[in-house]
Amino acid sequence: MAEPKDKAANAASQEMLEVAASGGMETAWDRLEAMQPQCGFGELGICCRNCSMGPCRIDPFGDGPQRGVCGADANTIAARNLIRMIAGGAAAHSDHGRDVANALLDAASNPDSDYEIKDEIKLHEVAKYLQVETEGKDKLQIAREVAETALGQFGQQEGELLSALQAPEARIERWREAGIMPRGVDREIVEIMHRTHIGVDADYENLMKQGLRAALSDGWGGSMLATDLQDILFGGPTPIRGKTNLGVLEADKVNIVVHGHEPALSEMIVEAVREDELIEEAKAAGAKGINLVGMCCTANEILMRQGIPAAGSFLQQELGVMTGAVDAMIVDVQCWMPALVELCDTFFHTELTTTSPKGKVRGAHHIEFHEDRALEIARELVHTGIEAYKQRDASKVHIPDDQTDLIAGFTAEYVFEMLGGRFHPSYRPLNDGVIAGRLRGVAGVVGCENPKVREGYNHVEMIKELIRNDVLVLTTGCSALAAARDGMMTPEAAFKVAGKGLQEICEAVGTPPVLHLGSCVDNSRILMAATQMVKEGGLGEDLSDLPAAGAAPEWMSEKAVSIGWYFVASGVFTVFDRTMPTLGAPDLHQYILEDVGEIVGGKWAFESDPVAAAHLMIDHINERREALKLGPMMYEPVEVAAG
Ligand code: NFS
Repeated sequence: MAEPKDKAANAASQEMLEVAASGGMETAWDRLEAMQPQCGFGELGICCRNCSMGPCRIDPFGDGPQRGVCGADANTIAARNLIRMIAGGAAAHSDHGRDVANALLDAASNPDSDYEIKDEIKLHEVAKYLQVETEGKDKLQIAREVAETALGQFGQQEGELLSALQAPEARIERWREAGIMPRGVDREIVEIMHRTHIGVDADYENLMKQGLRAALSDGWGGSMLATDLQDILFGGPTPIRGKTNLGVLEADKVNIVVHGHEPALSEMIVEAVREDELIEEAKAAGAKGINLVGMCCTANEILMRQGIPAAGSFLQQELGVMTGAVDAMIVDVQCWMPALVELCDTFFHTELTTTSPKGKVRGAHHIEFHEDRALEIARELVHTGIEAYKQRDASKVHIPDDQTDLIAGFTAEYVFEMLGGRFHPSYRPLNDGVIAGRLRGVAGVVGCENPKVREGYNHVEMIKELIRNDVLVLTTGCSALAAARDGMMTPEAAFKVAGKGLQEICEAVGTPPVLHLGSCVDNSRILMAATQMVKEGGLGEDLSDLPAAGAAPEWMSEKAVSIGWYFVASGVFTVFDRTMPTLGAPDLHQYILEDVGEIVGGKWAFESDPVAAAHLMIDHINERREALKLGPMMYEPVEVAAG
C-alpha cells in the first residue's frame, strides 16, 4: 500500500492521511486501490452501453469482436464516449451559469432580493456584448435585460453565441470555416446526446466536430456568462490577501465549510456569518465565533472576492472532515464526494447538508436553496453548524498546523490595469514584455486533482518549471489551490523560483509569478486575457499565434475534458497528463493528436511527467516566438536547487 508521502505532495494532506489510516477511515485513495485493476475497456474508451443490444466492447488485441452489435467500430464508440464527456462538462459549467443568470434576474426584478448589482462597469460591458441597449435605462432595467438575454443564449436555436463574438476576428473566421461556431449552449449539448444515440452519427470526425462546438459553447458561452454575471452580482475581483490549506480550520470556533461551485449560495453564507445574531449564537454554544472556509471551486469564488480562507482542494475534502473540527459541511453541485455521508456519520459530528435540488444524497440533510430566500436559507445553514458544534468531540480534533499566505483576485480586467497603471490601463506592457524577451510567454495551468496522481505534485512541479523559464502562469481551480499551498502566490515567490525576466515584472508591479484567476468557470478569464493580448497587437492575429500554452496535469472531471477541448478549439497548445480514453481507437487518437490541429490551430499533447510536460509547453512557446520573429530571451532560465 502506498505511503501518505506518495499519495500527496503537501505535508497537511500527508498528516491527515496518517490520521485516516490510524483511525481506519477510508479515502478516495483507498477506494482507488480497491478498484484495481480498473476496467481496461473503459480506460481505452472502447466499451459502449448506449443501447440495450450491448453492452458491447471491442477487443483491443484484434482477436475478438471489432464491432458492436450495431456495427459501430472502436473509433465511433470512443468518439461517442468522449464527446459525451464533453457534454457532461459543458452542461455542468453552463447550468451553473444559468443559475447565476437566474440570481441576476432576481436581483433586477425582485425588490426584496438579497442580491444586488455590485459591479456596474461590468454590467455595461456585458450589456454591450449581449447587444442590450443601455441608453436611457437604469441599472435594474439593464440588469434585467442582460439576465434575460443571457438566459436566451442558453436556449438559442440559431445564430452565433454573442459572447463568443468577443474572440479575435481571425479566430471567429476559423470557427466559421470549420463549422463549429457555437449556437446555443443547451442546443450543442442536446445535439451531442442525439448524435451519440444508437444509429445516428458514426463518423468519428463528424462526432468530434460537434464535440468541439459544444466545448466552445462552454468556454465562450456558459462558463463565460457564469464568470461575467457573477462579477456583476458579487463584484469583479481585485487582488486580495488570503490563506489556504487545512490549517485554516480553527479548533475553538464553529467551522463552516462551503463546498461545491456556485457563489449564489456561498456569497450569502459569507453575509450570514458576519451577522451579530449568529455570532452570538455560536458564542452561546461555547465557541469563540464562526470560521467560514471554502472547499474546491466554491473556495476559489469566495477567496477571489471576499478573501475567505480556502481549506482545501478536491482531494482534501475527506481529509478536512477528518480533522474532527468541521461542524457543517454545506455542499451544492459538482466535485463533492458521496463518500462524505459515511465518513461524517460513522466517525464525526459533522452535519452534511445538500442544498441543490440537482444534488442530493441519501443520509445527508437537505435544505434547499432558492434565490428568492437566499439570506434566510444561508442563516439556516449556518445554524446547522452551530448546533453540530455542541456535539463536537474535542478529543477527535486534529488540525494540521499548516496554512500558506497567498494573493488571489486577478482578472482579465485587472491584469490590464495592473500592468498599464490605473490611468493607462493596457496590455501593452505585457505584450512588450513578451516581445522584448523579458517574458517567454503565458501559460494557463488549471484543473483537478486525481488520486491516480500524487496530490498537487504535477501542478506544482509544472508551474515551477514554467516560471523558472520566464513563463507567466495563470491558474484556476484546484491547480490554483495547489500552487497557493506551495507558496507560489506571494510576490516573494518570484525571487525564489521565477526566472529573472519574470522576476523583474513581478517586482515592478508587485504581483506573484503565478496569478490566481479564480474557479474553473473562470477559465473564461484566461480566454479573455489571451484575447486582449491579441487585440493589443504585436503578437499575431489569432489566439493560436500567441506564445502561450495550457495544461491540466492532474485532470479527472468531465469539466476538465470540456475545458481542454475548448482550449484546443480556441487555438491553444494543451497538455494533459496520462491520456484521454481514446487509446483503443487508433484513428480517433491520431485525429486528436494530429488532424484537430489542422482544423483549429490548437493542439493536444499527453505527458504525465510534469517537468517534461512543461517543456512541451515551453517548446511550443518558443516555436510561436520564432514564428512571430521575436528576439531571443533576455535571460537564461534560473537554476533551482534540487528538492
Ligand atoms: Ni474544476 Fe472545481 Fe477541482 Fe476539478 Fe472539481 S473543484 S470546477 S473539476 S476537482 S478543478
